[in-house]
Order: sequence, then C-alpha cells, then structure tokens
Amino acid sequence: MATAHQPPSTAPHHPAAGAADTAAPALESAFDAAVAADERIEPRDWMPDAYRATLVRQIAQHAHSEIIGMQPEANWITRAPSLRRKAILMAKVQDEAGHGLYLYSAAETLGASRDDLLDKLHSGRQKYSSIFNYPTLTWADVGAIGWLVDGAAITNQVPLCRCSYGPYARAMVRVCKEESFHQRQGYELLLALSRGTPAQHAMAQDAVDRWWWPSLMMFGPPDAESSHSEQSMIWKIKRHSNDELRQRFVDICVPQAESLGLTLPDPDLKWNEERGQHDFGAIDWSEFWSVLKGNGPCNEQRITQRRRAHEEGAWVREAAAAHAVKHSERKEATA
Ligand code: FAQ
Repeated sequence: MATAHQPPSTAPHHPAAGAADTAAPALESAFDAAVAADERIEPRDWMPDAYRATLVRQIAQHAHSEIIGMQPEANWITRAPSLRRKAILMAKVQDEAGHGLYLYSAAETLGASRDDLLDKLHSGRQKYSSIFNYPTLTWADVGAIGWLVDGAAITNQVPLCRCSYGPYARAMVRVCKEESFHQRQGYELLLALSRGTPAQHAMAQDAVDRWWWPSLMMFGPPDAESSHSEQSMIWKIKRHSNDELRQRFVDICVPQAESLGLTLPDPDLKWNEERGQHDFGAIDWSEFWSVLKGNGPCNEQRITQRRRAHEEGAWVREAAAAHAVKHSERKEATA
C-alpha cells in the first residue's frame, strides 16, 4: 500500500489498546482507499484491528487444515501399491507441511505467535477444515482426496491469490501451483482405478461417493449463514461468496467425473440451461455443524495425533533453537 505507512520498524505495528490515536480517521480512510483501489495491505501498514483479527483467524484455520490434512493421506504411505505411488504421495504430504509453514509465517506477519496458534489448535479454540475429520478407508480415498479435496481447495484458493493482504496472497500463489499438481495426481490415480478391474472401479466409485458431499461442505456454510463473508468481501479478503465457489466447483467436477467414468452421488444433479450452471441436491448442513462441534468420525483421532506429534517434536524445536543461538554467537564473534 502506498499510503498510510507506519514509521519504519522491525516488527509489525500494534497500537496499544485504547491509545488515543488522533491519526486514526486518516489512517482508516487511507486503508479503505487502498482496499478499494485493489492495492495490497502489507504488514507494517495501518489496518483496523478487526481486519487483522479476521486474517489471523482465517490464515490460522487454513494453516491448521494443511498440517492436520497430512494425516488422512499419510495413513496410506506405507501401503501405497507401488514405489512410484509411494514417492508421489510422500512428496504431496510434504508439500502440505510446507503450505502449513508458509501460512503460519503469514500469520506471524500480523503479530500472531506460532506457539499460541498451535496451542489454540490443540485446545480446540481454533478450527481446521471439516473435511479432515473423515477417514481414508481404501487406497482410492487417496485419489478422491487429490481430485475432490485438492480440487475444492484450489477453487477456493485461486481467488485468495488476489486477497488484499500481501503476505497471504503471495503465499497462495505457490500453494495453488502445488495444489494443482496434487489435484492431477488424484485424478490420474482414480482414472487408473476406474479403468482397472471391476473391483478397482468399484473402489474408486465408493471413494467418490463418500468424499463428494464433505468436499462441497469445505466451502463453508450457505451464504445466508456465513457470519464472516460480507465483511471479508468488503475487505477483499474473500473475493467470492461460499455458494459462488461451491457452484463453480460443481460445474468443474461434472465433466471431469464423466471423463473418469465415475458418477457423482447426487440424483438431483443436472444441467440448468437457464442458469448456465448445474443444479444440485440439498447439502446436509446438520452433518457439517456436527463435525465442526467435534462429532465427526475422526475429530478425536486427528487432534490426539496432532498433540502427540507436537510433544514428540519438542526435542527438534529445542535443538533448532539451540543451533540458532550458537550460530548467531559464532557470527557475532567473527563480525
Ligand atoms: N471447516 O463465515 P464463514 C486444503 C467455519 S486447505 C471448518 O463462511 P469464512 C489443502 C468458519 O471458520 C482447506 N470450519 O467463514 C489440503 C466460521 O467459524 P468461526 C482449508 C468452517 O472464514 C488438501 C463459521 O464456520 N482451506 O484442503 C468451514 O468467511 C489435501 C462460519 O463460516 C482454507 O482454510 C469448514 N469447511 O469462510 C491439505 C481456505 N467453513 O471461525 C491436505 C481459507 C466455515 O467464526 C490434503 N479459508 N467454517 O468460529 C477460507 O477461504 C474461509 O475461511 C472459508 C470459510 C471459505 C473456509
């Protein structure tokens, strides 16, 4: 953003709560003008507290989704049917860890602390995507996750590359490139199964049947029940509503399912000539809200595993911190 910069500092600026800030109206106008002009807001720019809080909430939830999302697929690394499939899956799961790291870094530019965000995830005070509370029962689920879950993630995240907050938007560019590879590997895996033996075809169909509806729920509640959309769209954090993106995803998936030789489990799915879009059946929102409350098939397993991984990784964090201290001491000594 060209205007409303805070004086240069080494850390993001956080005005003391309640401090009389006579410049605030001018700063707020400059912020509004920058957003209206499609300029990027950067970490040291002034921003409303609620804008900062909304970004921290969404980016943290996104980061948590990436690292929790490693679990359902990692479940299949040791059982991948060939060395090639195993190598691809390992690379994909590692990419998800990388996405988590970019996103936690983006949240840190807003003044959030990574330890605090992880603590909020582990104690259930922050969410991660509903989709990762479903189990991966067969190898075909790895394909369905790639095709549908990564496909939904891309549909949602491509517009986030134009998000008004610079660090989040820039992180999304690389994330989307990698997600695009993930989506293709899932599609290719499902295609191989669909064209395989009758048992393999049935396995692919069963996976699509189970992942279709939860994938549609990833886009969030219907617009009328979306508490944050209106303000987030004014701030250009979100560029499209939940229902718009969900519709876009359905329209993309229908021809892809046909090419795969698989069906989507929705008898009401049909092309609507007038709208130029597909009509689709009613989503079971009671299931979505129940999963969000912690009652999905895998909520407990996912968070228990995450807490355990965090505890078991304590020595790595300590070693990295000790190494960083030694490194900077050595640098100072030779300076
Ligand atoms: N799950 O007012 P809205 C991936 C909550 S990454 C859980 O509409 P908003 C990659 C929402 O937080 C997948 N909670 O909210 C991968 C709010 O609750 P709160 C993650 C949800 O933020 C692939 C309440 O409902 N992607 O898959 C969900 O404006 C394969 C009201 O909702 C992102 O996070 C949900 N699905 O819109 C990794 C993308 N939906 O906080 C591994 C960035 C809504 O007030 C393997 N996020 N809620 O308590 C976004 O674009 C937005 O945050 C939405 C929700 C669109 C998800």
